[in-house]
Amino acid sequence: LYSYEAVATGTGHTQYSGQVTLGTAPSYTLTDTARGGHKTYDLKGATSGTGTLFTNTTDIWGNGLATHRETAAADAHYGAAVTWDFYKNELGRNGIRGDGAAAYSRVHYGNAYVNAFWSDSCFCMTYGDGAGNARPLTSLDVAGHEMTHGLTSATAGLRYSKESGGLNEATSDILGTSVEFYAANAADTGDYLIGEKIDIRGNGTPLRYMDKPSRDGSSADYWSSSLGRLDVHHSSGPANHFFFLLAEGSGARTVNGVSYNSPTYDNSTLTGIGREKAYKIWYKALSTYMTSSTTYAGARTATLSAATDLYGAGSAEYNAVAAAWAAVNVK
Ligand code: ASN
Ligand code: ZN
Ligand code: CA
Repeated sequence: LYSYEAVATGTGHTQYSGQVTLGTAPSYTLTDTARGGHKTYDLKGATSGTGTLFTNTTDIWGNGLATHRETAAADAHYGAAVTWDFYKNELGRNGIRGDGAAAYSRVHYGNAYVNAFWSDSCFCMTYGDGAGNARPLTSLDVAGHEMTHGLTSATAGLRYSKESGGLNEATSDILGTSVEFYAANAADTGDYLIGEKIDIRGNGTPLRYMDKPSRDGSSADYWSSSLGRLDVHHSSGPANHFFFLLAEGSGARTVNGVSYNSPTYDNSTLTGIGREKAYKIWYKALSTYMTSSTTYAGARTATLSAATDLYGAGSAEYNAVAAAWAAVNVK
């Protein structure tokens, strides 16, 4: 009774996720005591250093507009919190390394910087403000994507080139998307699109698509022997496509108001096993069976082993994993 951690929550007015609750102890900083003490800092245009911890005289953060510098911070802080909760409640993992320690977030990196990234050296994620400093790359799926680079690094350590690099990127898209669905946020309902909120292309289209990755004009839908020559953000395609097929099945469907039409290499018709089973299989494979050099063929055996562990050899889930890999030409 005499010793406890103060947990305080404030209200964030985000750009992409509406009004949210934020961890803001002590009165008032962006410090999430309930989630390892995750902190969010203001880089104020710098491209190095930790920046300045967001501190406030009231417990209201941002106003929903990019012109208020706390707004991007509220989005980033919220994204880290939801990703933390997803890891804990859905994957049974206590933080990125499983040790309860938080990373931290930095926003307002550089000037009109159109990217976001994870860094192992700072154990932190960093967000630019986007074109015209008006579209910070702080949406929920992007935060989940970047934080999951930390998770991949702490587990399989998938090397960031060739096929393992594509699997590394796909892991971030798969779990980032799963975070977006998990949040059940009314302003950002789950979808199988990556970056649909940040308008990175300036024409309102998402950065990537999981139902049919080639919709972006660059990603592969299916495995081929030349896949490893693509940029890792495009060789991720077959694994993202695998995840969509495993979770949702093939063909046309609408999820949360978004329409998809997912083809199969072998013209098979697949029925999905649902997102929850699909991401649990992927995470088990990532954390138990994949290594730094895992290829697509290795990802297939890793996910089959994970499905056996979770649902049994010869289970419907095991068979669905095999069928979904065949549908992206991995056998
Ligand atoms: N936003 C990019 C990503 O997370 C940054 C990079 O290319 N590493 O993949
Ligand atoms: Zn990435
Ligand atoms: Ca999305």
